[in-house]
Amino acid sequence: MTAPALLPLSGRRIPPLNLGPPSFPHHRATLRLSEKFILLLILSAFITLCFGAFFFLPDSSKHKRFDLGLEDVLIPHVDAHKGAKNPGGFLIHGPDEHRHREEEERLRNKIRADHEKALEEAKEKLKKSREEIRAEIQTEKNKVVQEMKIKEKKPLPPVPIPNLSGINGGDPEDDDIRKKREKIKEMMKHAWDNYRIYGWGHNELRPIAKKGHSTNIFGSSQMGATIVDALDTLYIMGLHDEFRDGQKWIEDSLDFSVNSEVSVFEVNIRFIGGLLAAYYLSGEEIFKIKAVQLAEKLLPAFNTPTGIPWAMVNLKSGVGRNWGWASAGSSILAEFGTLHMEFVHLSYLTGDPVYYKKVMHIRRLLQKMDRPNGLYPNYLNPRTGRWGQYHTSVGGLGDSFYEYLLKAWLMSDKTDLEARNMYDDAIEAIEKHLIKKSRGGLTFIGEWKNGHLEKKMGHLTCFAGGMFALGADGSRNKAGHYLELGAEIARTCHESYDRTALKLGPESFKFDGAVEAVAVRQAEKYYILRPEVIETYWYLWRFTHDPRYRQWGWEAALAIEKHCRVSGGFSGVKDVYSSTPAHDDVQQSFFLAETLKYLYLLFSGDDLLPLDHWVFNTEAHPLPVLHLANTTLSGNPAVR
Ligand code: DMJ
Repeated sequence: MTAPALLPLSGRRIPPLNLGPPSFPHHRATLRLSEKFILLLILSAFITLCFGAFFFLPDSSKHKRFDLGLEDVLIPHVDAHKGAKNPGGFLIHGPDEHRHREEEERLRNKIRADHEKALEEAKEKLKKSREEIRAEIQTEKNKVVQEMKIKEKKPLPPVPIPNLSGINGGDPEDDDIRKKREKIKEMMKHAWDNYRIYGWGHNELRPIAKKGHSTNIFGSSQMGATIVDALDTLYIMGLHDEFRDGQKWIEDSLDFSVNSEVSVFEVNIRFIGGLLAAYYLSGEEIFKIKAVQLAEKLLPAFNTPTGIPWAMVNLKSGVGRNWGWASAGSSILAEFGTLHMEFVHLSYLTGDPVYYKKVMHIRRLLQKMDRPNGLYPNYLNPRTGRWGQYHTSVGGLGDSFYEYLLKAWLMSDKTDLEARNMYDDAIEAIEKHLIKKSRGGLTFIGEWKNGHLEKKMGHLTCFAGGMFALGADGSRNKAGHYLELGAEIARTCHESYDRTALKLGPESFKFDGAVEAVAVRQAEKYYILRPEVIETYWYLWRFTHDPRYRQWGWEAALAIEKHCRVSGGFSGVKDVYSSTPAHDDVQQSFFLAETLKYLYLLFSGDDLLPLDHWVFNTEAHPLPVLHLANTTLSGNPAVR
């Protein structure tokens, strides 16, 4: 006996009811739309009926509505000694009462007529053929698209532009350094050209399979993540043809009206950050317009009981949710805490305070919360506003929250003292509880997990060397100490590279007995073209000009060239302790946005993107300092 078609067998999904011709899969979606449309009509008729019926009920039933303790709000004035109560609870006397009855009668007639009209319309619709309904839906859709296009074209308000010095230049005087810089540029060309050939429009590239690649952080659509992430690196390297090519794709093909669920954090740091940086560097309006369009799509993620955004949002429906793996349905500190820089710029550029308000609300909420040992746990539930698991990390899940506190202060021309104080408090607690020295004298940053310190440091945590150096100036009288701490972290992270076969760092490494700065578990031995160690070398180079940072950076560049370069681009490797490692076949977009940019800057003069005018977001996209005289949220008519 065969089972009925709609019964689920062996856990398989019930196939959706397909009323369209099988050869045109898109019909399925269209027919569902038509069905929805009919259902909607029937529903609206039903609601009208209920609404009408309500008015025809005897008065006593309506009075019950006001017995809910809402009188004070809903009834403007009630005097129990005068006249009768009308159905809405108002007092009516004499001729007024007569007028009121007439008014009531008129209202009833109108509701009856509307009700009949709605039923007639519904009947008419039901008589229409599928094609007619489909055409009507299409017309409606076109109308909406047209309206959106008009909105998209609306020029954004002109605003004053901060001092954009150091966009070009940085030519090294030393011949050896110039050659190294040229080599990094050539690596960028190789990564870009292959993406251009094999992955164009896809989010990332599979350099060995020579085809497009994506992960769930970018959703299900081709959003050209590599193009957007790479733009500013192309620009500062003087790869202007490639830059224009990317710009053209963005103008023609970057579309955010897609039914796709994306990571709010990743889209913010890579796309909004990338577009804003491209706008500031090139002055091309299209980047600003696209950044604002995308930001609008992210706003529904903030519709939670606390205003702490969901980790993911569907760009079309605006429905948000959190990662299934996060503790107790929580949002992640490093995700909702890494929006500030981009959102302040969005408010600055549009004159619309909505973005600024969202991130300031998050900050206020965090300020009010108790922190165990002064540490911020990585998990916060957006429904209850309570911390999830007590796990604190300066690496994954926590990292860029601390980075953005410091950078909010820098980006405000050092006027946002609230951010600076939060940063200083947080760093003091981190130093007290998480930073230790190994037996062999290496300073490391561990992770706090339910009351004990795990002596493990991630590649991601290595960015903190640069952060400490960047925050040294302006600290609570401890500038020398933080510069030194940054240098110690840089040394530890360099050791994590140096103690491998490939001279590339593992994803995470331990400090356990005899083991120091080495990965123990197989699952932690990979290198995926991450930038954090090179980022720290660059900051330390800028602040100290100690040649060891250029030397270490060059070692890393050569190792990448030797072990990660393949004919179709650059790939991560699965085991840095094996001299013949397998490739993971992914060219991450951050390799072009960050790793190669930091390397290029390491071999450039300090006049390229000087740190007193530019602040790099966590994806290495440079955003200008908003000098106090220029900051306005009202979009005043000064010009670029
Ligand atoms: C980048 O996307 C960003 O630097 C982010 O803050 C965390 N790490 C990746 C690269 O490793």
